[in-house]
Amino acid sequence: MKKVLTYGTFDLLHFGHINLLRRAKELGDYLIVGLSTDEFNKGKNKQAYHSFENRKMILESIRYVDEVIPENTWDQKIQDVIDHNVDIFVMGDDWKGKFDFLKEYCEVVYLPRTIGISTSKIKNDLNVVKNG
Ligand code: C2G
Repeated sequence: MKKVLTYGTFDLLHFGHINLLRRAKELGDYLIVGLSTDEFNKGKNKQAYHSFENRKMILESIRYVDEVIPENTWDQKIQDVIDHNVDIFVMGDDWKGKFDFLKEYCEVVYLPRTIGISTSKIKNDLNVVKNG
């Protein structure tokens, strides 16, 4: 069984996230998502709209996702790859090169981001609507 691992906040879930999760799953048989905790998001200067528990529940309902684990720190990835016997690590290519240190432990794949959508775009667009 080929195991795939990816990480993210996945707030205000959108088709860019789904495109990533679908393609990640297509690379193997079992997809694990390391979901950024609310605490960890503070370190990313992100304030997710949905709590960790609600983002976790939403991700677990997606057909491509087999398991969700918490992402608490930047430096848990090597241990996660080892503990979960991960074969392929996947991220969107906005992270290209940032996780190449994992190549010692597994395959590293950066997938093209979906153009034209992001959680911050959704928030901005909704603000414009609200404020006119
Ligand atoms: N993504 C994408 N296309 C978009 C938006 C996001 O392919 N239009 C991808 C990102 O590249 C990432 C994943 O969807 O691989 C999740 O995106 P975020 O929730 O924004 O995750 P991020 O804040 O980049 O967290 O340790 C890694 C970090 O936790 C990654």
